[in-house]
Amino acid sequence: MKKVNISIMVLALPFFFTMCTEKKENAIPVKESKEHSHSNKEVACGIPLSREDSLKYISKTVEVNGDVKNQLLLTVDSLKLMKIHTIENFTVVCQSGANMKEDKTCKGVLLRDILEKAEIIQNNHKDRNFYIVARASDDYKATFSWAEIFNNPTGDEVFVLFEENGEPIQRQGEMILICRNDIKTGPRHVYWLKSIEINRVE
Ligand SMILES: Nc1nc2c(c(=O)[nH]1)N[C@H]1C(S)=C(S)[C@@H](COP(=O)(O)O)O[C@H]1N2
Ligand SMILES: [Mo]
Repeated sequence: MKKVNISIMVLALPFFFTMCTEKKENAIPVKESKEHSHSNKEVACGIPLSREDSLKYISKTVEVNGDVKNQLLLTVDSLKLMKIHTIENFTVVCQSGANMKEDKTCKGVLLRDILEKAEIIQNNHKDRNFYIVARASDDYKATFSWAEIFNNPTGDEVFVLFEENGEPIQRQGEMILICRNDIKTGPRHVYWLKSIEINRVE
């Protein structure tokens, strides 16, 4: 029985390798399969989720919470009322180097504008050690610092997207957080975004 399992794995390896190196347009969200998702095993590229499976992760709201004066509940419609930016030719590159997705054009709002609306609670001007966690419904997360967003050019490159190539975001919907100037854009490309948490470093 064990022998059979090993030979299946060996046979499947070239298949997964091809998937990782292939250039994908309108890529399907890839993720480790459910039964492996809690293991610490590092995978460069996962198994594509079925349409049905990805549907249950889609989040229609993004909660902005933590050390803020105004907790927010963002939706695509509320983002559309803010200052909208158009981003051209955005490519998602995995840490492995594989191109995962290419957007000709997408639309979104600056994370900085969202944080300014929420108003981080700062006790004085030296109170600026905060970390910001962008979390997805599958608990995937990316972290930013206060200085990156408010005192560094990176602040002009972090967006919450609500539209890709003229269409609402579907399988990875409804909002995706990106950082356009990261070297590998995959790690801080958070799809199924569900919360933005602001925490003071204690
Ligand atoms: N919610 C969520 N976002 C995620 C991931 C994930 O597993 N869940 N994987 C990340 C990784 S490792 C990469 S390389 C890119 C892959 O982008 P793609 O799914 O569009 O191919 O998304 C990132 N964002
Ligand atoms: Mo990745």
